[in-house]
Amino acid sequence: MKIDKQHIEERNQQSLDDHLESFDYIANRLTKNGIEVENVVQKLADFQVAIPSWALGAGGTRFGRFGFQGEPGTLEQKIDDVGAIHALTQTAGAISLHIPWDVPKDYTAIKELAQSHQISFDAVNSNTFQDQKNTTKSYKFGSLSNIDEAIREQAVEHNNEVIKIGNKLGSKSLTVWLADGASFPGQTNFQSALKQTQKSLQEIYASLPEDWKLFIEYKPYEPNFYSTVIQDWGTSFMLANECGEKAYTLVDLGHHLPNTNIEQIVSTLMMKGKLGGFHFNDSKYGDDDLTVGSVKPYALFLIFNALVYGMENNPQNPYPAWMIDASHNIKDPLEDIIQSLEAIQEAYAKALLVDQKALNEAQQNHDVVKCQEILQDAHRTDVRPLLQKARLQNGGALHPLKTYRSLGIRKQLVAERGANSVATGL
Ligand code: LRH
Ligand code: MN
Repeated sequence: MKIDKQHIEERNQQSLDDHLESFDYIANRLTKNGIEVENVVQKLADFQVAIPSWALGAGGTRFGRFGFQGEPGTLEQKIDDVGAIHALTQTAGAISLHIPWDVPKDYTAIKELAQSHQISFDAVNSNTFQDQKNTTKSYKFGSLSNIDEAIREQAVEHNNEVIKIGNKLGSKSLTVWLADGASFPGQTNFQSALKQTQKSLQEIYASLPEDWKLFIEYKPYEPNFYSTVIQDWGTSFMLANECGEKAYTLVDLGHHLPNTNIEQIVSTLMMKGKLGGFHFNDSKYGDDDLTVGSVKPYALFLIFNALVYGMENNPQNPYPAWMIDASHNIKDPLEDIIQSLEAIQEAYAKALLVDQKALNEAQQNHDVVKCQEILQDAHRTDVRPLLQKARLQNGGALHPLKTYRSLGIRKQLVAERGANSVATGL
C-alpha cells in the first residue's frame, strides 16, 4: 500500500489558504522578535524520527491485548506502514528493527522497498530478554550479566549477529536494552552482575564496525521488580565510558522513576558528549509507552530546550538519534505514531524559539521570573503553521491525521491484509 502524492496534494489544497494565513501571521510575529523563521522551518524539515518496527501493531499488557485490524504481518508490510506515515508527515524517514522479531529474508528486496519509501534503517535492537526457539540456554535469570558464562556468550553472540544484520541493511548503530536484574533481595550479587555486564558489553563493542555506535539503554524496573543491572543514566554512562568513544547512553523517556528531572540528565550527558539518542514516548506512572506529549507536553518541551542548548554548545556530543518507542493498547498504531511525531516536532519548534541569549542574561541576573517568562513565551507560541510549512516543503500533508482518515488508509489496509493479520513485536 503506497499513498499517492496526488491525493495528499488534493487534500492540502482544501486547507492551503488557512495555512498561508496562519503561517504569515506567526512568521511576521517571530521575524519581529528576531527569529529566522526559514531556519526554524528548515530544521523541522530536516528532523527525522525513526519508527520502531515493533510498534506498528496493537500492543498489550499481561491483562490482555485487543488486536487492531489490518496490522502488518510481515517486515515488508511494516516498511509500507512506515512509508505511509512518512508520506504524510515527512518526518518518519527511518525504521528501527528489533531482532529476531524482524529478520529480513531478502535483504536486497527489503532495501529496495525501503528506498521506494525514502526510508533508511536506523539503530538495530538486540533481544536477550526473551528466549527464542533456537536458544538452548535460557535468559530467565539474565543474559549479558548471567553468572553462567555460556549464557553470556550466547547473548554476546546474538548481539554480534544483530550487528551483521544491521550492517547488511546500512544501519549504523546497535541498541542494547537489558531486562537483566532481580525480583527479590539476595537473588543476585549486584557487583558481579555489573562486572559481567561490563565485560560482555566490551566484547560486543570490540566487534562494532568502525563507523557504528553502541547505544546503552537504561531502565529502573520491569520485567524485574527489585533491581535492574542497568537501572539509571549513571550506570549506562559508566558502562559507555568503560566501552569507549563509540558507546553512548540512550534515554527512553519512560525509563525514569516518577518526577525525575530528565532534561537535567540530557544536559549532563550532552556536556559529557555521551548522549546517543532517544526513545520518545510519554507516561503517567511507569514505562507506559503512551503517545508522545499526551501527558507531560511541557516536560517534553523542557527536554528539547536542553537539547537545543546542547546542540548549539556541545560540539563534543554527536547529533542524537531520534526514535519513538511506544505501544498502542487502544489506538490505531499509525494514528498514534502520527500524533507522536506532531508532538515531537512541536516541542522541538517551541524550543527553537527560546531566546537563549535573553535567557542567559536573565540567569546571570538571577531574574527567576524573567527566566520562566522567556521559556513559557516560547512554549505558549502556536507553532503548528511552522510544522505545516516544513511538511509542505517536503511534499507532505498539511494535516497528516485528517488526511490519513479522509483517505481511509486503515480501511485499505484491512481490505489488503484482512482483519486478523497480527504484527510481531510487543
Ligand atoms: C524496554 C524497551 C526497549 C525495547 C523494548 C521494546 O522497555 O524500551 O527499548 O527493546 O522496549
Ligand atoms: Mn525503549
